[in-house]
Amino acid sequence: MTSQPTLVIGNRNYSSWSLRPWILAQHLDIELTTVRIVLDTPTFHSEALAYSPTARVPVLIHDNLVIPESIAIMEYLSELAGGRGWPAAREARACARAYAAEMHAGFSALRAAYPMNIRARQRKVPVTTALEKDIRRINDILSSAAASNDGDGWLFGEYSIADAMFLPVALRFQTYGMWGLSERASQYVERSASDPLLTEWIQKAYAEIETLSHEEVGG
Ligand SMILES: N[C@@H](CCC(=O)N[C@@H](CS)C(=O)NCC(=O)O)C(=O)O
Repeated sequence: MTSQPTLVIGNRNYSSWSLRPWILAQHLDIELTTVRIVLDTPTFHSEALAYSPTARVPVLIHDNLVIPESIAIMEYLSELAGGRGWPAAREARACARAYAAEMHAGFSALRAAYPMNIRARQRKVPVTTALEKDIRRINDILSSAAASNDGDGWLFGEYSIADAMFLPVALRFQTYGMWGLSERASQYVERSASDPLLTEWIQKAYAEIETLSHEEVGG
């Protein structure tokens, strides 16, 4: 590695896409400089555009490279760490990639109904059929992946990009209540949400002073 990569992030309390590459970097022992841009301000677009052509966060800057899109950033971090971040076995790696892709592209009902809101607790949101369907699928993934490994409690044994992808879901269960999960999936959610490497992010999320009203649901 030449210089230290810079990860440009949004509000830690709300930006699930920013959290994913950040937590992965912690697990891969990659030191990052972070730059935070406050979401939903009149200047967000121009501030983000100064770093990324997508004008979105997260974006990783490393020397002359500009990498937008959380999944591409995580792939890059994994390469910096010599391939850590994906399971070593080909079959497990294929499965982990499929889960990560599914989370990146799907679960729109969950995203819409349950925005990530780290500071909030005991929020009640009406359960729709679409939300129930998303939770059922999440339960299936977390139950079966967590059950199939005898490693240290992560989805595929060692921490992987799949775990980073599902972390914001674990945090949502703290905000909106834990339901629809098997014992195995609940244990995984608790482990993921209480990951010691997450402490710094959580503390900084609590210290943020901004509140985004459209992310504050179920109050
Ligand atoms: N597909 C992108 C999604 C990034 C994204 O939606 N970021 C939000 C913040 S969490 C954002 O930049 N929103 C501001 C905007 O779209 O103007 C990724 O995976 O990185």
